[in-house]
Amino acid sequence: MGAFNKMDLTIDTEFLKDWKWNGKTALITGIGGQDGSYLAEFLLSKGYKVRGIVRRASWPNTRRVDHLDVFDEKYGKTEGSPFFLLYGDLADTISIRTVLEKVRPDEVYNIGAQSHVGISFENPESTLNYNSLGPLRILDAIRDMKLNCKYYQASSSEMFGISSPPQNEDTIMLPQSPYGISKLAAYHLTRMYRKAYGLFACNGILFNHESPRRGLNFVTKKVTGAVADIVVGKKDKLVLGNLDAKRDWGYAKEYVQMMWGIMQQDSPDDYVISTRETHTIREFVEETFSLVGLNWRDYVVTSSNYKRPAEVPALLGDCTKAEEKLGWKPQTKFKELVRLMLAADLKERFVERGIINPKSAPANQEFYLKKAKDLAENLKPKLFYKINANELNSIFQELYLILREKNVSYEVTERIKEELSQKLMGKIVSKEDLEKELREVSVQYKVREG
Ligand code: NAP
Ligand code: F7E
Repeated sequence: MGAFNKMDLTIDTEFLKDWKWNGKTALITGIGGQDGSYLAEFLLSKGYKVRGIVRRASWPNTRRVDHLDVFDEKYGKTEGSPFFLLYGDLADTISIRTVLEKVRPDEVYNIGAQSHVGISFENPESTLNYNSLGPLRILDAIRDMKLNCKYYQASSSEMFGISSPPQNEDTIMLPQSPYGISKLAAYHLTRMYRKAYGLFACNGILFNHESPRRGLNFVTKKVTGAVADIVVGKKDKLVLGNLDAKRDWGYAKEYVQMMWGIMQQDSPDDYVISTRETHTIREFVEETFSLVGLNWRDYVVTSSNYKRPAEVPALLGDCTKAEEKLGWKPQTKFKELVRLMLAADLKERFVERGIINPKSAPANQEFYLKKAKDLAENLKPKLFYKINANELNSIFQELYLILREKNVSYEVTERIKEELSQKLMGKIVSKEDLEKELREVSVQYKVREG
């Protein structure tokens, strides 16, 4: 049976045991990515033969699908095999045409892309090459080779850019980045090949979707990963960019099912897939830290390094069309998504650090969140405070209690308060040092008084 995929808390490979060909073959570009790996699993579960395009890399880029190599022993990389990968590149027309000729797919899912919006400002030319010309290369090969196959284009809510929320299929598209623009070109090319050449070509306009398999430099995974690092003592700071942007975040494992659903309709069309909920990045951060009992303000700093030259301020998808025509109903919303991503990261860190044994690691989220809370409790004394008027007030509350226990008079208590104010105001001290200071001061005065 399939090996455990480290990035998910659990991975169900049971369906692979009963695989039986349904007569269809799907080709997935970007199969090594977050969506590609879930889509491959989903299509295999439906009995498809799945072929995936991966590009050559100097270090393995197939980690998310390595557990699907279980068929190799029985079938090898033969025509009969349920699953195998082929080398190709969206920037390489020859490779695209060669793979299409070899595979002769019934359905092509073009989900390969340079998918990072921030990085698209730094690498605009290759972003447009892969994300706009890549789809054009595939669409035109399908047309030219007269392949009888359907085409899915991974379009994006980034195409809406600064259009006011909620956004649906009729909303004006005003992209704000090379990425958004590259996706808008591909969206129109897909529609154009549908209209001009009669291809069964569809756009899934997906809003942000996340999972434990999300790339490390997207904001959700960066946050859940950092909280897991903080809990095990690997990190004590998280640097982020704009916390005010709003996103409509769903669960990738559910979204890929709609990619397939869009391709099973009688006629090709374009659909928005979203959750109908939007939250700021700050809310995501707050929710993640609070699950382990920590205050995010103690750890998060912002830096212009992670701010983009132009931002998409608010995305909120109106998915009425998909609800009505595809029966779309998102199951996993914001809070559940945060929990499942954090639990998976915690598990990975606990195994890595030998805190738990991978063989006996339980599969329920609660176990990891509870353990993390216990570990985080020990972090609290190490927190550092910049002493301000509010902080001083709560220190004095503690001080009153200590001094009252020691029967120190009111007058002396007030003098101590004054002295402490002068000493501490504006300083950065750890909680441990603060407690030590309070103890020392009260003992000194007790001695002086006594
Ligand atoms: P991802 O994790 O970044 O995966 C992208 C995949 O594309 C990777 O396997 C990558 O391979 C491959 N790729 C990149 N450039 C390529 C090239 N020149 N030739 C062949 N393959 C290439 O992205 P994702 O989150 O799964 O997203 C899947 C698709 O949906 C993307 O098109 C993305 O733009 C779009 N989308 C995503 C979201 C979202 O929230 N996730 C929302 C809307 C649309 P390497 O591993 O070798 O880099
Ligand atoms: O940023 C802000 C950032 O990179 C979300 C891709 O899948 O969804 C994704 O694009 C927000 C932005 O995703 C950091 O400025 C703050 O406002 O996680 P992200 P994205 O840009 O929304 C769309 C639909 C796609 O199609 C894309 O392929 O978070 N933000 N601080 C940050 N973002 C990152 N990455 N890192 C930060 O430190």
